[in-house]
Amino acid sequence: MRLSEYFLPLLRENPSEAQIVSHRLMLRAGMIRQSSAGIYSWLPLGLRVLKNVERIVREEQDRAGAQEILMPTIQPAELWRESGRYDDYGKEMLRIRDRHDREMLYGPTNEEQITEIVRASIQSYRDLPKLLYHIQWKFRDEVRPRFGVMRGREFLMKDAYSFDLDAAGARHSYNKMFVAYLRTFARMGLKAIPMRADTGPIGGDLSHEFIILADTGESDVHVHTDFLETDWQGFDIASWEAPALQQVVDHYTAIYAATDDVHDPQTAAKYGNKIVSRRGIEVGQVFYFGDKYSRPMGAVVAGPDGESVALEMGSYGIGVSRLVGALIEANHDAAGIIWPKSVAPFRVGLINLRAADARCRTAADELYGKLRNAGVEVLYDDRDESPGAKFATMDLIGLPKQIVIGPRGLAAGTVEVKNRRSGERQDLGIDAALAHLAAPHPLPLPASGEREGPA
Ligand code: 5CA
Repeated sequence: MRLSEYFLPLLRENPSEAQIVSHRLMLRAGMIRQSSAGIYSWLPLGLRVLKNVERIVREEQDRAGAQEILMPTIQPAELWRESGRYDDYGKEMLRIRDRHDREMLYGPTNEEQITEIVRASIQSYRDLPKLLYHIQWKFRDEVRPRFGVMRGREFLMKDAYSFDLDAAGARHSYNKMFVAYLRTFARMGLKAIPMRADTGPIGGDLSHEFIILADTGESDVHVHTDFLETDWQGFDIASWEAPALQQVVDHYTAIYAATDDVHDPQTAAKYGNKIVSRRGIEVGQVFYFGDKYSRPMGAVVAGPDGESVALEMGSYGIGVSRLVGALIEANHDAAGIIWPKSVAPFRVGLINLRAADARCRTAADELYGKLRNAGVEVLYDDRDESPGAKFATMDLIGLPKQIVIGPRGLAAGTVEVKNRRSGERQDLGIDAALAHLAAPHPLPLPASGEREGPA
């Protein structure tokens, strides 16, 4: 993409309404634009990141055996009356009437909708287990929408739902999602710590939130220092069989970590000064709630002995749009964003220092074409702007690698390749730069061959 043609409405000044760095940088880098409180449009650069986050989430759901569906954003109120949540949910639910005066709502979550689908389609224990997910916009009329996409009113969520015959099966489904989450966040280069959590309006008695530690986070958490030293980049599993998964989940849940709501100072005291209190961003939450929805809504199957059994359920959310903000909170410096390679909107930013110089232009155009032919996503700053403005723009939007083409380098037959994260610069011949950037995996891959850490 040529920057001269790209829709990238950058802001020079820090927007005064933005209180945290990710919100400021998303606005300044032209990623989003507010429509009304907590409701945003996603502009080209922001949408590319959102799609990358979504892709990783989807790949890891698929890997765990979940099947993708797509449920509507608007749901009928009757379903929520069946579960009893229509009245319980309160003002956070956006209630709507259609032209026939029928009560509808914009879904804040989908337990009722999915339970209706499954109860109509599954009659026998032989059809179980089922693990279904979708990635869909939600609406919650939050009292205080703030921090940009971090606490929006309209936001994109991945929500998965599991249906099992018994508690052991439900536990296995829970563990699959738990492990899928560890993989998902590790691929984004994030340290998301699983913590015991309250179940709130979703219900049930077993729940973990996945939390990224950050001073700007809204959650108060208490966590064992062992977690701070854990190397999440190395996370992988040997097998998806039930005992192997249970072992992984047992390992991570044995280390003390709890959100403030369920924090137990007495238990924590056993670990002395190893428990630290921090703030964090909740990027995902998993719930096991048994038959809370299936019983009142009549989602039952015939068991092996012909008896009628209410389905055992769990639900599993990831804040897809929140993750874009969380990724910036975890990856930025004074100059701007530093995208991990796996979610970067483009892998490479190509800067032509002298757009007016014919030699520079020819060389830059040529390299741009070659990079594109090699399948490298590149944003090419071909504008007639000062070098300082070009460097500042590239640093602000945070692409992992920058290539700078200027008259002096060209005279020596080289271009400069800069690593945005480390700041390290290298002068390389044009072919060497191309080979360096076009290599699909510039770093040796770990055994599983699928991880993508920070650049
Ligand atoms: N039904 C369950 C799991 S599918 C559920 O709704 N869980 S949740 O309430 O914890 O939401 C799932 C994830 O969505 C959260 O972990 C958080 O990352 C994200 N999320 C929740 N509320 C917001 C919001 N107002 N803005 C942005 N992201 C949000």
